[in-house]
Amino acid sequence: MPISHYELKVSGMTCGHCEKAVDKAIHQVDPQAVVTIDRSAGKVRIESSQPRQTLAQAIVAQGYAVAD
Ligand SMILES: [Cu+2]
Repeated sequence: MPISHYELKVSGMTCGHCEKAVDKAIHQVDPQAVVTIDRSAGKVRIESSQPRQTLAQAIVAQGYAVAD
């Protein structure tokens, strides 16, 4: 699977716990993913073999909103 780079706009991350929850959610659908979170900017950068939609759904399932 080719690796894609994504930058998702994620709102609702208010603390380090939220960052960990998002990071964990992404790694549950792709253990190999490289995740960089900028909480103050509401940005989550992901390098992953999974489609964007799969990653976004995993984040939404944790209770955070992902912009299109
Ligand atoms: Cu939090």
